[in-house]
Amino acid sequence: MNAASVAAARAYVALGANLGEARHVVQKAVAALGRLPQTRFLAASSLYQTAPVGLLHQPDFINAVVALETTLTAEALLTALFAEEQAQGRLRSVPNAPRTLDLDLLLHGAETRQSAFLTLPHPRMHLRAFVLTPLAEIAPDLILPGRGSLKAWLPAVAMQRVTRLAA
Ligand code: PH2
Ligand code: MG
Ligand code: MG
Repeated sequence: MNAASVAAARAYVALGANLGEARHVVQKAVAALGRLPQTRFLAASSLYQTAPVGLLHQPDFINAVVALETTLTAEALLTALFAEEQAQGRLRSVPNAPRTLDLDLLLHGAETRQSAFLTLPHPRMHLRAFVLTPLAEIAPDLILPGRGSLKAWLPAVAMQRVTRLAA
């Protein structure tokens, strides 16, 4: 085990993009997550076209969720996600602004924590259909640490528009 290793944990990553070739960017990012060190790729959801949440007057997003098994720590995985965002040309302006690629760490095993760098589970994941719907596709029986079952949260986001795209 190297220094940044922990026992293998199942991690879930949310992908989102709404600028440029968003579909292509998300597909490339899914492939890149499959090449992370110390990490085994488990599953990817379909791509979804989703209405923007938060800042409304921006293009629809393309969203997906990926499941990984990794011995990277949560911090090491998040750092790798930021590097991939940069590789795809992400510029950070204001929060919730349109983006070429956003990679959010949703869960790292059963870890719960809150810090300036990283909060687990992702603090808003249970309120967002663009996360819960693709997540339910690949992990329908998932329990969100500290928040109960994924299935129980789905009705609360049913009014948010998410459309699964054909492969
Ligand atoms: N990401 C946000 C804010 N709003 N809306 C959709 N539909 N998809 C996203 O990925 C998204 C968003 C902040 O990261
Ligand atoms: Mg985000
Ligand atoms: Mg982000």
